[in-house]
Amino acid sequence: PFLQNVLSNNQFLNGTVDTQFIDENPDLFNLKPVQNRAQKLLHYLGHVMVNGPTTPIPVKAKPSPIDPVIPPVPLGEPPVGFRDVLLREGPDGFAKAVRAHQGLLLMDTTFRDAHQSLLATRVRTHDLKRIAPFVAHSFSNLFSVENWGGATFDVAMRFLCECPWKRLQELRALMPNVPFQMLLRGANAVGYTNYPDNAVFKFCEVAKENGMDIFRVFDSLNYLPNMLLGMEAAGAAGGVVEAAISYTGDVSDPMRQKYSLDYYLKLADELVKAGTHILCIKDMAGLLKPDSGRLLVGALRDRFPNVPIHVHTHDTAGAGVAAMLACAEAGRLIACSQGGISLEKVFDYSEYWEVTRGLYAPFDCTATMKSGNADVYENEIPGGQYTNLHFQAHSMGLGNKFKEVKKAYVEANKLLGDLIKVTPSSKIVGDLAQFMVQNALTRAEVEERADELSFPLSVVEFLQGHIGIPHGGFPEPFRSKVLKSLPRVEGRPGASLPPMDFQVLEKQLRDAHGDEITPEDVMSAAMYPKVFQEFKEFTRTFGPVDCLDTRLFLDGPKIAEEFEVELERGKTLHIKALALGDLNKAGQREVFFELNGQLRSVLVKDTV
Ligand code: 3PY
Ligand code: ZN
Repeated sequence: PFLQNVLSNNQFLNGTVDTQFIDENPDLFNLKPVQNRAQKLLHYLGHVMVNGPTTPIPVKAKPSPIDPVIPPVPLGEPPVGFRDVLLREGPDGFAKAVRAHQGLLLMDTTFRDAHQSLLATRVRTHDLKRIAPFVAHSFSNLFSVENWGGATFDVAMRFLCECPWKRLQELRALMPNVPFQMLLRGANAVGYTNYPDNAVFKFCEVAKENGMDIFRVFDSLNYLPNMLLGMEAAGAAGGVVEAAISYTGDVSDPMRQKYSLDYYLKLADELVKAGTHILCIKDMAGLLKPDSGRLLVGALRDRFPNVPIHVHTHDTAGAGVAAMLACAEAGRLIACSQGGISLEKVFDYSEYWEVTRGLYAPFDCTATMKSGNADVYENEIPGGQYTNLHFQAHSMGLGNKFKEVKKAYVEANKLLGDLIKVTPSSKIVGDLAQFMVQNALTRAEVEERADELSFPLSVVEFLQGHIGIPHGGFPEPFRSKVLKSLPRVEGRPGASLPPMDFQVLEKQLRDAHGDEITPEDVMSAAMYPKVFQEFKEFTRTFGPVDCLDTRLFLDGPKIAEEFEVELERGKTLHIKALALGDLNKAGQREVFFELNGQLRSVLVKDTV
């Protein structure tokens, strides 16, 4: 089955054929893309060896050559955890058990938010799967593992060329005892814009079926109608609803009154009234200082004595630990702040991630951000965007202007009326900031010339009301000057979007990609039509690249390197990279491998 074409025919390759060979072996000259997974993976590896990584690399760094050590895991099932409580007692009983727990509970963000902020969301399922059994066995008393949603969904398909649903399924099988948590962008689901309501409902339903438990639901403008929609969708799917208030400003600063304590308490009232199982303060930029955390959590705890409170923060400025301790204290949980976690196990876990992190050196934020930076208190850039914006500034030739971009970000935020900044509102502010730097425009100039400038589409759509209404309304006269006669969305955007027809979508996908389309694929295409299509096309050519070790995926093998690829349990390929041929007249190179002891070669267009 491996004999695909003339390029893998030894007789042809060693030159002992004459022209009759062509007439006698027409099949060997049928150079259609090959169907088998092994040959496709060789094609991928050859491609990377000739042309470099297929995924954009923001930093000039190679994956580290050191392999991570997977700490040992005992045989048998992992101990019971909070997921057992959830499966037994449902979301309400789960929330009660969490509230009744004497001590601090932890959500482990390593599988999602941590690498979204530090490694541009690039950690692959391959590396998550390796450590998953250890987490299930060693940290069975976690409140949750946050492993999905946010940017992971998009990045998995777009840059890692793997299926986000498969990640969820595989991790679920490896960690049956710990609740899984995802970040749902409210009416934006896992995208950057509002979707029709039925798409958000269906998305949550399929996510729950695939093993998701807790839905941390936010809206980037804290726009209540969007949050309620996301909460309803998560609840209807049978998930635990964790409504998350995105935190900005500083509740203890009398000068920052737009987002005051009163603002947060009123919003929390609405979310609790709507029946959220858990209330979350989502401090995506790490702005919550210890005093403010104490004030906010103390007030929430007094007001809602029975609701579990979850504080989520980032350590951009370096004050995260202090803030978390202050919040825990204000939540009256001083006993057992270690969260019942064994330090010994944490060491093993850290070591695994420290070495694994080295594999992702081309995406590591420390390449551009060497230390914590307190300027976040001024620019309020969320953790997931901070490094992205830096990389983006680099790739647009504005690398040395990152400081300016950050300053412009502050001004862009003011122009837009002082927004909460988190995906996607943060992207809108970032787009405007880059626009200002690229065109050397000050805030006053932008305001002045608002009716003649060609603003980024995201900014125009925001002003049209495509993602909802910001707290305090849209900035005027800026909005009117930009929009002129463009249409405006009234109220909640999803309410006026026609429902998505999943049957039609499924049919289109089957027509385009064949019959193996799953309900999960339909949801991927519903969220990201173009990215999904490109992902399918990529996989058709290059096979299941998620099976490759990360170093191979990013950098390809070295000549003479031997390695194994496990396609599925019990089906392992033994590969050796043999040689890279010279450039031929058609601008291609032949790359030679040994595959399970047999010579194979692939022809790759050299595009470098
Ligand atoms: C996301 O929306 O991806 C976030 O992580 C927001 O903090
Ligand atoms: Zn976060």
